[in-house]
Amino acid sequence: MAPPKVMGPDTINENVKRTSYAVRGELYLRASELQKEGKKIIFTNVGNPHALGQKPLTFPRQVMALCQAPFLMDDPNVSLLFAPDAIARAKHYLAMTSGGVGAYSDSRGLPGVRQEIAEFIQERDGYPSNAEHIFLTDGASKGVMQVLNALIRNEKDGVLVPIPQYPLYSATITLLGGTLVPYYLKEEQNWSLDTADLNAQIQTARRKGITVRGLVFINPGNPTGQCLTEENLRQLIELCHRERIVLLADEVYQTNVYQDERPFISAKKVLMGLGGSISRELELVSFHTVSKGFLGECGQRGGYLEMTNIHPLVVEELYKVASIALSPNVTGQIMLGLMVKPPKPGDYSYPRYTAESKAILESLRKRAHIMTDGFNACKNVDCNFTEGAMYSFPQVKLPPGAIAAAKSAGKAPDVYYCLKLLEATGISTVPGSGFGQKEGTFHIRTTILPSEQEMPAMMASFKRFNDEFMAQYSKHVSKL
Ligand code: DCS
Repeated sequence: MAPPKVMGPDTINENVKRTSYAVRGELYLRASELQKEGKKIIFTNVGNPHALGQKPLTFPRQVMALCQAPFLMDDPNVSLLFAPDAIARAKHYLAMTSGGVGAYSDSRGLPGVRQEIAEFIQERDGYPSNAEHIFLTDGASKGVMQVLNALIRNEKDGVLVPIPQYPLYSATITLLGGTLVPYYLKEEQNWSLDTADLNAQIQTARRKGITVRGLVFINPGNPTGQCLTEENLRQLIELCHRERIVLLADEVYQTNVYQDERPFISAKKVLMGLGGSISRELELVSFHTVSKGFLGECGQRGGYLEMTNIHPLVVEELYKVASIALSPNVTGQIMLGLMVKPPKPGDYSYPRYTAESKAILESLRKRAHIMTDGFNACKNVDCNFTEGAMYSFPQVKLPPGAIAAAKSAGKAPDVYYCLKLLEATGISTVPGSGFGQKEGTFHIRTTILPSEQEMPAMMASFKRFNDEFMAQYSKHVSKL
């Protein structure tokens, strides 16, 4: 008999086993199986715009193509295929590298791109930004992991995470052996911040011997889609300063805003606007990415983090740890440069870039409405408007009959509902339990990314399924 594996299911790191990540969990696996069997699946489980048909923008991809294949610049036909400003920009980025995109960069990223990001932040916020405090990462995910890795020392260290949350946070905190301290968003007020609950959760955690060291917020929210007010941000900043907590600002959806009352405002800007000692003391790390916005370049894996008021020796330690992985991927870094420094008025590619990006954002705004309205037209479904980001997170009021049926199938009620939805319609969603939800409530998360043309039919098919499901299991459950 073969000896047991050294790395067997019972002998790997317990934290690895404990970690779960619903976005690619049971529902996704079942959807992939059904797809293999030939069923048409609409993958709304992950915010991956290009996978649902979004086309890449022309200018950034022209630059990327030339960076990957610089010999094309010697071809006599180059100017027939590539815009002159794309050729110039490719040369600009290649000159920043030490041997093109095939060479490692500094572990913090290319200094030239870090400088372009600092200029972007300065322009966006109206306050200085220091390129030395900006690290480039393989998507925002890796940046979040690097910071949590430095923050969490043991299971007594707690990180406040909004519930519902994006499971990068719960998964990473588990993986690192820390403690997630939940704070609940108010669904009945469009998923707004509840500072009373936040304070109460800090006290509860402290009574249990937890040292609360970090607070994450996601603005605009995933999966909840809410846009925080400036007042909310000020409250978070003041609370973290008072309670000696590092603020982690997940701002990856800053360009995805579909209401006009509350345009995006960064935590850094609010902090700097407060002035005085707080603006020199609050420890803030902000995250951004090329995966979202109108670029949606998830596969390029480009992200950055900006540190404000982080101890210089800690910045050095983070640099050391980043060095273990040698270099963030260089094409992702160039995509970041392109995101923060788009063509300007007067540039050859400006009109096309503007038309392409505007079309995507306008369509996302329409889709946010079609989807929210579609959910609210369904029996026992209540959905807050997707003010920003890329998701809808409707509450589904499951009748007792459905809850009982789920139980006898050995499934959580929301998982049961999502599986039935998938089998009936091919719509692949994620159950609310993957993001966290108040005890006794059930939700599903979908992206708003299926194409505008496809969406009405998708929502009609959702409604058919849902209303039949509800009729099958119930008489009547009142609306929220
Ligand atoms: N932060 C939030 C709030 C996110 O939603 C995501 C990705 C990330 C960070 C990380 O993105 P990158 O690593 O690609 O920069 N969102 C996932 C989601 O919920 N669906 O798709 C991906």
